[in-house]
Amino acid sequence: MNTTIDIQKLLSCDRRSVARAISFVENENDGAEQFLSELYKHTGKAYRIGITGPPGAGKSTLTNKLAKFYRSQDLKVGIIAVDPTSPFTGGALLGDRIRMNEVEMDEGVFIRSMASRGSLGGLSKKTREAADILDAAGFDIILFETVGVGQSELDIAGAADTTVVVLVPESGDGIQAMKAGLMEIADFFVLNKSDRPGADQAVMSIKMILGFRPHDEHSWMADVVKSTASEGVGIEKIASEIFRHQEYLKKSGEFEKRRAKQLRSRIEEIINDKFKITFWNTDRKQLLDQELLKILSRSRTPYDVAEELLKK
Ligand SMILES: Nc1nc2c(ncn2[C@@H]2O[C@H](COP(=O)(O)OP(=O)(O)OP(=O)(O)O)[C@@H](O)[C@H]2O)c(=O)[nH]1
Ligand SMILES: [Mg+2]
Repeated sequence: MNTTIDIQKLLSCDRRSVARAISFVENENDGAEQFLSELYKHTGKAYRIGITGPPGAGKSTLTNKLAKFYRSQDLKVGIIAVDPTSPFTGGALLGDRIRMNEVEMDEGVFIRSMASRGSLGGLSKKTREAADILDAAGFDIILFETVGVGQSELDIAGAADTTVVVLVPESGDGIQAMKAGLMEIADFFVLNKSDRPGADQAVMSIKMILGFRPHDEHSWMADVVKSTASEGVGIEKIASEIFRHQEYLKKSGEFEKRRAKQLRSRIEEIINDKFKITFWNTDRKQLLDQELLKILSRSRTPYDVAEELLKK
């Protein structure tokens, strides 16, 4: 039932409709896909920026300040904060995490948290759908905040036009970031908390590692920008680096390519989800449970049970 969301109101950026629409698709209500299909032709205008990095790096603080900066340019900003904590245990990962209080009351800013656990479908699907709703509603900039500790930052890189990885001097020598796979997804780095000791060394070591990335004169060279987000220092530089990246994407033709690639994985994800749901019916689940002991006792193998399930 999609009777409660008025698309025309949503398109005119009515906040209640935006909030309702996001809940509607987040809860996977009947009609959510049809609703998103209707909305699709109104999307594609917003610029999508992913902000990721280790816990406590200052992502929310930075997102807050960036939103404020974009507001000063008269742009409307949607923020999707992907919360790594379970909706059941609740609470924050860290005691001192920041609320986005500077922009919370602003009519031109819409903030939505989404829980990464406890949801049925993939997180990337939901965040993309929420972003589509904000996009259709007329938000010019969409900021995704996600903690870079697992799959979620890869998902975000698959949903963003520009991915910013936030590190701090304590993140050490950049090797850690490389291990965590953050190097591959970063369009550029922010070294936040540069008011703390070790900032310049950290910048240098990230730059050194970046130098190892294969590149030629036409490719994008990721850089490192220093900031002290809590003081608002470096925010304009970050915004201009995002802009520079956006210009690069557009001029090089990478923008279309990137979005096409994202669409491809988006459609694959929709289909995989559907297959999963139809495949794992009660019969197959029962068969699997039934055969587990035999696999444990080595009288059957995982492969032949998988074959049987596929043929069933
Ligand atoms: N010294 C210093 N502290 C900062 C800076 N930026 C943010 N902080 C502080 O760092 C703490 C964590 O900031 P958040 O913005 O919540 O960090 P986060 O990355 O969003 O944290 P999670 O979402 O929990 O992963 C807060 O106490 C901030 O005030 C900075 O540039 N310098
Ligand atoms: Mg945060």
